Amino acid sequence: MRKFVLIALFSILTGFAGASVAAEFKSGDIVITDPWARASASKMMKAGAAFMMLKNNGANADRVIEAQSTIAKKTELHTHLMEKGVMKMRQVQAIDVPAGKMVPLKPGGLHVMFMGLHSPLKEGAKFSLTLVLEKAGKITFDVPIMKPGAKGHMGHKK
Ligand SMILES: [Cu+2]
Repeated sequence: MRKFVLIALFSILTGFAGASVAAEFKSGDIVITDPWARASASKMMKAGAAFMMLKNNGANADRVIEAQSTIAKKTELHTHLMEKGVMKMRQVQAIDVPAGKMVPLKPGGLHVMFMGLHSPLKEGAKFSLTLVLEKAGKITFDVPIMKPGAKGHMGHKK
């Protein structure tokens, strides 16, 4: 019992301290943590990508079936695949989020892709993104834009 109280107190304290660090957004059993996008390296760049951690706290599998934004002509779900030794991007129809599992969207892997950006993604700015899940429904959240080359720099060249 005493231990339980201490843990509760600890999470209240760390919850306060961590509030500005980890951004969390949820709907139903699905939690999205720390979304971010990489700033466009130049004005000529018409594509961009967003990354985050998806977590399913439930007992049922769910999947992301759509991504929506107003910053580009098209917002798609993508993955990277090795094909004959070359990393290539492919659009996927859905991103599975199995029960009790975490699914990272990260450079070189699954990501939300923006094709035909209306304007370059500027470091320090943010934009609104909506993910649509089959069971959990829509989750809308802000995506902060980090500097070009933030958090690794794998394969977004075509
Ligand atoms: Cu892509």
